[in-house]
Amino acid sequence: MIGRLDYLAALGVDVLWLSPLHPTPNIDYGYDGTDYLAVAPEMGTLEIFDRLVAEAGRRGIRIMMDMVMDYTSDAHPWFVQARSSRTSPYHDWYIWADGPPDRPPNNWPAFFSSGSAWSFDVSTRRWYLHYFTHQQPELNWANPAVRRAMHGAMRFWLDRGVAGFRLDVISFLSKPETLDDMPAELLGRAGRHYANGPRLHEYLREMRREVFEHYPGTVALGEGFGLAGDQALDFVAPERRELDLLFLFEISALTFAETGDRQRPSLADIRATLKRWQDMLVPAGAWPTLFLGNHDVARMVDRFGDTAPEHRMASAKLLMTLLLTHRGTPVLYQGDEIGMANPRFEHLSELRDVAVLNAWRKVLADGGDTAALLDRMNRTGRDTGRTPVQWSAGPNAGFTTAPESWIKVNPDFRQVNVAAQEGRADSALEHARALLRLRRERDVLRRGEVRFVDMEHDQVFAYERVLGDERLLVLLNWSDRPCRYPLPGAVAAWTPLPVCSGGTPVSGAVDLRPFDALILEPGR
Ligand code: TEU
Repeated sequence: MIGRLDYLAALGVDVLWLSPLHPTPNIDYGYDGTDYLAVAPEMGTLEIFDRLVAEAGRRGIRIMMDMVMDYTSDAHPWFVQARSSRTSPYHDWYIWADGPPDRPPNNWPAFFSSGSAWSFDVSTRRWYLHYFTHQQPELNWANPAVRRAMHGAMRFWLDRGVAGFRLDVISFLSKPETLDDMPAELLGRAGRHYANGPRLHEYLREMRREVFEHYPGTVALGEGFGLAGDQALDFVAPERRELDLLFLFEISALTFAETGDRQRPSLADIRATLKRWQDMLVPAGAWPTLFLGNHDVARMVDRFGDTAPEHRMASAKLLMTLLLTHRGTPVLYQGDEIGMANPRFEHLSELRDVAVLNAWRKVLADGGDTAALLDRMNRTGRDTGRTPVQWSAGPNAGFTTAPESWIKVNPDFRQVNVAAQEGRADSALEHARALLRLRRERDVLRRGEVRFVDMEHDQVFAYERVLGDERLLVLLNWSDRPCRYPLPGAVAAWTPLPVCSGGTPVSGAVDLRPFDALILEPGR
C-alpha cells in the first residue's frame, strides 16, 4: 500500500478507506476479526501501519479504517471465553437464548445462505445469535462493557492518526425489542428487521460523546445497511450529533430485481433517488454520500454502465463524471477509475466469498443446478468486484509476486490496466484524475447547489451546479444511443470544459454520442 501511495496522490484522492486489517480467520474477507488492536500478520504490523499513516499524510492522504463492531469472529478470545461457560464474565458480551437444541429460538435468517441466525453451542447448551455466518457472533451492545471496549478500540486507532471509520453494519448494533419471529414478508429482506433497533441512536450519540468529540476533524461514516432513505436524517442531521456521513443503498438496490438477480436500473429511478437525497439532506445541513461501487457488489460499469467493447470506457467515464460532479462526498472503489469490469468465473471453485461457498454447499445438498448458481454469481456475486486491481500487463497484473493471487485476476488485465492508461488523455484513468483536479479547483463542484434541469429526458441526465455566479452544466447521455440535446436557453452560449472530450455543439444544442459525458460553462 505504501508503494501505491504516489499513484493515489496522482489520482487526487483525499482519504484511503482500508478494508478490515485485523487478525482474522478470513471467513468473510477479514470482517471476522479476532483482535481490534492489532494488524493481521499477512497485512503487516502496527509499526508498518504507522508508517502507512505517516507516508499517506506526507501526500495529503488520510487513512480511514473499516470498524466491524456489530460482531466478532467466533475465534475472538471474547467469544471463546463467552462460550466457555454461562458464568464467564464475557458470556453477556454476546446474544444468547435458551431452547431445545433442535429448534432455534425464532425464524430469523442469517445472510450469506447461512441458514438460521442462531447456532446451538453445545458447551453452554444455549443458542447464540449471528446475522451473518455462525463464525460471526453478534456482540451485545446493551452491555456497557462491550460499548466501552469498542470505544477504546476506536480511540486506539484515532490516537494513531486515522481520519475516522467506515462503520460496518452500524445500523444493526441495537437488537430488536423481542425475540419474536419476524413477519414472513421480511424473511427475504431481514436487514429491515435487524436495522434501527430501539437503542441504536442512544449508542451512536454515546459514541459521538465518548469518542469522536475528542478527535476534531475525524469522520464517522456509517454503513446504513437495511435503513430506508427517509431514516437518514435521524443519523446525519448535525443536531443529532451521531454520524457525519451515511452509505444509503437505495441506488445500489436498483440493480437488484425482486428475485435477487441483477437488473438494469432506470435513469428515472437513479435521478429521482439522487434528487430525493439532495432535497432531504442538504436543507437540513446534512450531506449526501455518493458511491456506485464497493467490495460487496459487482463492478459499477457492469451494474450501471455498459460493458460492450464500444461502450465500456465511455460508460465508465460517465459514471465517474456523475460521482465527481454531483453534490456530496464521493467514495470511489478501487479499480473503477480504470474501468475495471466483472471477470467471467468459469467454475465455482474460482470463487472465494463465503456467501457463494454456502450457497454452493446448499445447491449440492439439494441436488440443485450449480451451473445456474455460477451464472448468477457471475452477475451478482461479491467476488466479481473483488478481483485484484490491474496495475500492469505483467504477471498477476502486477498485483502480487506470489505464483498466483488469492482470487482470479480478470483476464482482460493485459488490455485494461493502470500502466496502459497512464498518460493517455482519452483513458478512464486520466479522466478520473482530471475530474478530481477540477473538483479541487472549482468550489462550485464541492459546495454548489444542484439544479435538476431535466427530470423527464429518458436518456440524458442533465443537472447544473451553481455557487454565486459560478455555474456548470453537466450532461450525461446515459444510453447506448446518440442524442441531440437542447441546451438551456437562459445562457447565450455554453462552452465545454476540456476535461470531457465528448459532445459536438450545434446551434442551441449539443450532439451527444452514446455515454458521452459533458461539463459546460456559460460561454466566454
Ligand atoms: O456489508 C453489509 C451486508 O450485509 C452486505 O454484505 C450485503 O449483504 C451485501 O451487500 C448484499 O448485496 C458489510 C460488509 O460491507 C460486508 O463485506 C460484510 O460481509 C458484512 O457487512 C458483514 O460484516
